[in-house]
Amino acid sequence: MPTTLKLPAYQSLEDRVHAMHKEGFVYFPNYLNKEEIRELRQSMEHLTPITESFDKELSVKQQGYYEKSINNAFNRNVLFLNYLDQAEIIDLAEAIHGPDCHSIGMTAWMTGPGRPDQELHADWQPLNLPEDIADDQRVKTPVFASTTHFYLDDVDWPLGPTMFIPGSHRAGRAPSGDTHFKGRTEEGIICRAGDVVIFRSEVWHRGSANHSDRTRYLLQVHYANRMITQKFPPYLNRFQFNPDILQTATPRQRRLLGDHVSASYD
Ligand SMILES: O=C(O)CCC(=O)C(=O)O
Ligand SMILES: [Fe+2]
Repeated sequence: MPTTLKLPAYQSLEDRVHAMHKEGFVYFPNYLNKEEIRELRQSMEHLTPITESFDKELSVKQQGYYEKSINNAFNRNVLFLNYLDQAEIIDLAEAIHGPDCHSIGMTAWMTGPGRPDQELHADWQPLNLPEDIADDQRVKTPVFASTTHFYLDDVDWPLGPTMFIPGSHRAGRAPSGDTHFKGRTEEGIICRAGDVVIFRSEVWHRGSANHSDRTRYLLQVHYANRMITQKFPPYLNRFQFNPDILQTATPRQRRLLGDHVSASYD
């Protein structure tokens, strides 16, 4: 059995920001209550794919396992919109990406039994550096992008935890086939439904195979520095904000969706 990742829960924003630089992730235990989990799961089940938004829904017949992934989930109903700025998580996002940060995407993702292992990867490696420089504690590269995982199941080994090498954002490169960093290999995020993990894009991680008979439900919220483009497909003027949802958005939610004050390049 692989190792279970230790998930420390830091209480202060300062400690959380520090962990983001040191470990590359922050854990929020027991973040959602049962009702919130139920609502999110049910809303995910009701989502229908919009092909031109790169959404997909594939059956067991089509790819060997069931999978549904829906982009721009905030644009589907207000429930998802409100996951742009959940308390404490948004404080951390703003602390690491800046007070003018925005969301670069939100994906509702269901993966059924038979989902295969992913390869260890960095979601994005914005800066390649020699390892001794990337790992020098005096060097603090900005957190350019991050992903928040809202786990909506009790995640055990059969369901397929996210595998993670803590601290691997300090390698200065994507893994490209490597499975170890500084003597450490991947460890599994075994957690409870309602737990949340936010991690920076350079951390080496992967989704693992679903050997259970259950479908895994995951909501991903992606954040980035304002200078990093948002990814709301379809592109070239075809993505439209849902006016009914936009009308309910708070000023902070509107900013997270891209309603910025003018700055460089604007
Ligand atoms: O499924 C997971 O737990 C992680 C997925 C992932 O890392 C990805 O799709 O980039
Ligand atoms: Fe990933």
